Amino acid sequence: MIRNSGWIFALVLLLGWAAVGCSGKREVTGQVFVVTKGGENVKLGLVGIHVVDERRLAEIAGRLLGESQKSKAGEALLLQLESEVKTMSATVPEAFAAPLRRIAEDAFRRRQGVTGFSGDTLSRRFLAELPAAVAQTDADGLFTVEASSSAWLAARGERRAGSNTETYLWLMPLKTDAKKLLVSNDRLLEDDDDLARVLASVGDGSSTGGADPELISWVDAQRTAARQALVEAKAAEERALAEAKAAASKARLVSGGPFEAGESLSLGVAVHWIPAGRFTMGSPTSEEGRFSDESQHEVVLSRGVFLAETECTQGQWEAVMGSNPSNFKGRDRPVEQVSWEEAVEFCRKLTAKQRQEGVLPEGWEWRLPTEAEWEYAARAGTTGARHGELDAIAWHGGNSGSETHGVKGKQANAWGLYDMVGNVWEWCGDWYGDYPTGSVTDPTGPGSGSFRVLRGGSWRNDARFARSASRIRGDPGSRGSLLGFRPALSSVR
Ligand SMILES: [Ca+2]
Repeated sequence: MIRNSGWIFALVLLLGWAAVGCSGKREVTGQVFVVTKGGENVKLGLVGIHVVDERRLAEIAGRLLGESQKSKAGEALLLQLESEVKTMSATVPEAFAAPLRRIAEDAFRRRQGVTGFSGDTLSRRFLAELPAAVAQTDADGLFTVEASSSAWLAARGERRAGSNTETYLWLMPLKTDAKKLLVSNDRLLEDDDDLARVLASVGDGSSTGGADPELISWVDAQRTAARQALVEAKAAEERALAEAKAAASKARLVSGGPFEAGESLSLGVAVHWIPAGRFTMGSPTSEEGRFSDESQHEVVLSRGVFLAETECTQGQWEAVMGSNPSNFKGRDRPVEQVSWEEAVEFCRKLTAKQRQEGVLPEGWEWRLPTEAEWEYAARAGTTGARHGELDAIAWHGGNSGSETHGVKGKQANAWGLYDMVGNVWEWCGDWYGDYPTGSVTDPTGPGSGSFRVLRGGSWRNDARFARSASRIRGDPGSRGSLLGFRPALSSVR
């Protein structure tokens, strides 16, 4: 019953009951007729016969319908259901039909603004969920299956016309007591005369049964294709969502703010707003594990900046740089084995790419954060050694199992930033040097130097490095599986 309406063929199944077998099962013999309008070059892939338990069927239907209420692709499915409901026949169990009707009515009310869906998506979804086919039709369209009286038959087929293919799925119950059951497009048929009328109404009355072995194997291949289609549909949905977010984020950037502390945007890379402000940089002499290069001084940041929610992931890196140098592979793990120079190059390329794509508005660029921005963001208003309890917020030498971990595995800080301490060290823009003694505004570090600043500790370092104030230095050309970074998105000064 789930198929495109308006097709100019009729699929007709005749089911005759043979002997009632043991254990409540009986043998059912059926035949599939395909009727096409004369002259049209249409081939129908005959036909996998599945047997599915009624409860299982209702469960599949319920779940697909439930999912479809939560997603944009699902909304498109609902529009298809709207037309299906109009032709719903007595073959649909009430447990399936009632929610279908309700959802379809709802979909009808919301149809504005939903475009671009494949008419056979729902059929493909069903097919991907069904148990394996238990029978195929033979050359005359005949098949025999054994099933209990509460089972349903699901016949699946593919229609090919030129390069176009469509999937259909036909569901019918086996619990009827009728001696012979005839099912046509939209309804149970009364008798043989009724069948004859259907045949007559769809063309010249000739029928062509028969299985094409090439098509049967082709239909089986569609099962794999249907699963693949699900994966692709999900990916397409995520892309559409990301694009919508990026468009909204771009509009926010063009507006120029004001932005709220922690406000989230995403232009492919999720970022949070780090507001302008004033804080004490460095650590008090009383802080456990501190180093002597953390002397406290006041810093004023006159302008806010967006900072990436996570360390730059391998997925983000690969999308821009086309390769993945990391030692611990994983799309959602932080990229490592990247030098300071390469991290800067990533920011430059990301800026150029997003400007070219129209994602990033003029006046904004990706860059490494300054050391002061990094610490201010890591603290997110806190003044202690770190923004939370060590094991709750950080992968460090004591809990990492000697490897990096996927980003966002620990608690974020108050501005929505993950793994600021731990996982990988993060390159900052500044040359490493001694801190100033007095108050400074928008510091960018020494004018020259030999080493760049790294912040936050890593999966291999012990707790004293996993602090907001801890800092080490690294040769700008050095790489290691401890070293990563997170980009900042800044208005061009
Ligand atoms: Ca980190």
